[in-house]
Amino acid sequence: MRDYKLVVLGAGGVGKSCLTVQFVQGVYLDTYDPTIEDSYRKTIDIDNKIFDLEILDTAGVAQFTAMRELYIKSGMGFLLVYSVTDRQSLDELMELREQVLRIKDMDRVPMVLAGNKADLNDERKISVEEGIEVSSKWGKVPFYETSALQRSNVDEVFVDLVRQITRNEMQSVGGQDKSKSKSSLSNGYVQDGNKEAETPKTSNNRGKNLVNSPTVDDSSRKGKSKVKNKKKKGPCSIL
Ligand SMILES: Nc1nc2c(ncn2[C@@H]2O[C@H](COP(=O)(O)OP(=O)(O)O)[C@@H](O)[C@H]2O)c(=O)[nH]1
Ligand SMILES: [Mg+2]
Repeated sequence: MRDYKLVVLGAGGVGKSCLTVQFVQGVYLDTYDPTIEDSYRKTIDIDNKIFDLEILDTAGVAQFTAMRELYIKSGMGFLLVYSVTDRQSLDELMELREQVLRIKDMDRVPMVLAGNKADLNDERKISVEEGIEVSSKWGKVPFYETSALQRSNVDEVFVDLVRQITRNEMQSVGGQDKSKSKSSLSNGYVQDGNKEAETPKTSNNRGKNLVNSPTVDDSSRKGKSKVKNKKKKGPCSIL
């Protein structure tokens, strides 16, 4: 079975690694090397289907690099993370999203917007409403507030990405058969705005907001999930 390649993007310190490790391993790592850029594997069960995920936890988004271009090219779904305590981290996502769309050469790419550290209400600088606004501006990209610390909406953001990718693939196949008026894109996204009428999914970090809540099987318990952070590998590992 082929891998579903997901890429986690965002400014330094927003919680990309904490979210990834919490999703893959079910633990919260408070101190994580900010320079580590590595890929992780996880097998999950979504709606009784098994998916092998390869998740690239990126670091060093400050400059545009050729490496980043490569992993964006090969990535199938993108988790764009900001911290609700850091306005600049949201600003930085605008450019990142542009890069993803430019490199993929598509109007829509499977993507989720995540406002992390939702547990830090006292330090909050960005409201839920602002997150929803950005999501609307981005063509109703699914939006969640997350907390890696409280494991809130962690599974949901990754599962949403996988669902978007599979939906794309189905539309891509269907598009070829049915309609020539819709431009079915190389990675499967159909440029028909109505198709992706998603409602932003926000919650006050309770993690209960997904309609059709997925069955997420933490396969690490079955020994299927492997974290590859012992051997440091470059971003090429996702290629
Ligand atoms: N309160 C809180 N702190 C978090 C959360 N996620 C990450 N952090 C903190 O933010 C720091 C940076 O997280 P990290 O995952 O390394 O950020 P990255 O640079 O985006 O990979 C961590 O050491 C944690 O202390 C969260 O959901 N809630
Ligand atoms: Mg990190």
